[in-house]
Amino acid sequence: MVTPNTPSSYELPSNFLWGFATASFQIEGSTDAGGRGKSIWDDFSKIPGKTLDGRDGDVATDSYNRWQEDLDLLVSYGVKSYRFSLAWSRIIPLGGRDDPISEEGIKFYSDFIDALLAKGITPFVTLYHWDLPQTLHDRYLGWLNKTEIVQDYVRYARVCFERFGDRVKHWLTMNEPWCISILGYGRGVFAPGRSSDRLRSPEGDSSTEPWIAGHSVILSHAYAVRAYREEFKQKQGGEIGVTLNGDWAMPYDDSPANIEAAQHALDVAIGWFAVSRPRLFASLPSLFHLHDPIYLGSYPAYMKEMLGDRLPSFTEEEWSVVKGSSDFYGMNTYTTNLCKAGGEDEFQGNVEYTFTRPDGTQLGTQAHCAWLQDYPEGFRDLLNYLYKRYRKPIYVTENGFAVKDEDKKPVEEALHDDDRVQYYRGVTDSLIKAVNEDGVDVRAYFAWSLLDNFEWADGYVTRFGVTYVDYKTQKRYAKDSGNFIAKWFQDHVQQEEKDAPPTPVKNAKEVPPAHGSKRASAVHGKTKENSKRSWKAPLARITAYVSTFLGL
Ligand code: PNW
Repeated sequence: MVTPNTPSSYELPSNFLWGFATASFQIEGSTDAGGRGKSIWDDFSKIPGKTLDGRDGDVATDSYNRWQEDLDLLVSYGVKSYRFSLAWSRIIPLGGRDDPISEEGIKFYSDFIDALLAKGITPFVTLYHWDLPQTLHDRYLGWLNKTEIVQDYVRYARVCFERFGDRVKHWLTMNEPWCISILGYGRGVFAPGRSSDRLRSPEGDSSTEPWIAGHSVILSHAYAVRAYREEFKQKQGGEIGVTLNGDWAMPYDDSPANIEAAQHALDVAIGWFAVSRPRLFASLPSLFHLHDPIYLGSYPAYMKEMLGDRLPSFTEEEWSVVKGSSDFYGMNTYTTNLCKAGGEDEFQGNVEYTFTRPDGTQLGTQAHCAWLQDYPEGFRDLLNYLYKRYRKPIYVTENGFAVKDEDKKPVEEALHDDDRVQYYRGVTDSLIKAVNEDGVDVRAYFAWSLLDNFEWADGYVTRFGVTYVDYKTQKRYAKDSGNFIAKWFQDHVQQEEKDAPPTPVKNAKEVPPAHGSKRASAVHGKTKENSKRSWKAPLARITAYVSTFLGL
């Protein structure tokens, strides 16, 4: 176990947003209250075998009724911001562009937003966190029908901007397009559960549908952003972007094949949507024909190579809407994978993942879910990689840990969640070093999650909360990790009164630090100590420009 040695002079700027995140279906319950229409998770979670404990989302943490209590909890932690999602089918019960709006649904979120603001908490709102209106799936197979879903999604987004945009200034269009596409239409473990595996699903084609769904998600995001920018942004002054899941990919060893495999893993997890900048020698023509989707480029060359015709293509008009359609990089990350070339899992870029190093040791502490180990160094490497590659301010919109067997512990024991505290200790140290030493422009951090909640296919077995929920009584109890995070950010975010310079909104194009090079001057809030280290900056800057130009 490593104890981080964060230098005491390191700080985050006074306008750094921090808090906790949740999602509508995971916490609200009350699935038929206030005229809410069904979502694809309502019935899916009731099918035997779809959740580990056979439990559904009908009650969850009962936050539809207990939102006041959740708000008090946020206040007790002293958060600056709260990330939550809106349930599309509460706002438009049938989901479609010609379907009626539910004023009751609008009122529910409107009141909650007002209550947050009254307590000085900034709402950070996700429009879509996986709870597609069931009707849209029944009508035309949801994300598989690009023409229909783009129009329906944009109308839904527009309603949200109209009704909440006077108060909400931070919008996320989509949570984790990779999970929507791969887990919903490829592996079939998340709603709507489609897959080629006929033991799992009577319908679906895992070789084509995930890539089609992903394509519709990108376009829906992009057209909603266009609507926001053209019709609302000037008046409302907010910002909007997408949030992608992506874990750091580390080569298993120094072999060229495994180094390449790690890049392939990133290309499919992140580059598919981001979409990554083509590498100079891999695709020279792209230098002269710069059509860059959400952040920079076309679909990664590797995805085209892997999927051929199965990867849908955008029209020129679509490219122009997709390109540059995110104001920031929304980063959801949990772990680091050691990557080995090989295997036939396209969803991981034909790369094998392991947590076991060549010498047989484990990368970090094992979480309750098989896919998660604690490796904070990877968090810092990922921040550097993303900032260098996409040159956008980064908002960490999810990051968290599920303690092994926490569900089997009595509450008094579960509250002392040492492994989770250790996880956040490591990650916060990596975060502040990435900002103060590497010059990465990070502007927000949300821990997942405010509460233990409905963990999708894991039901209620896997607990990610910094607050324990006793599902029998619905009582909430702060865990040590919740208190740790609250204190850490209070200690490390500059006080507003101090000298509060206005946010130094950095021109993202200015300094893309080289991957692995540690740039010394802080982006925000330079301290004496870190300005002393700034002699390193020019060199790092030159290296960064050269490596960025070469696409390294
Ligand atoms: C994210 N994986 O999902 C979601 O945004 C949350 O709703 C969820 O509760 C949280 O992470 C914890 O799982 C993921 O298999 C689900 O790698 C699965 C994976 C990653 C993220």
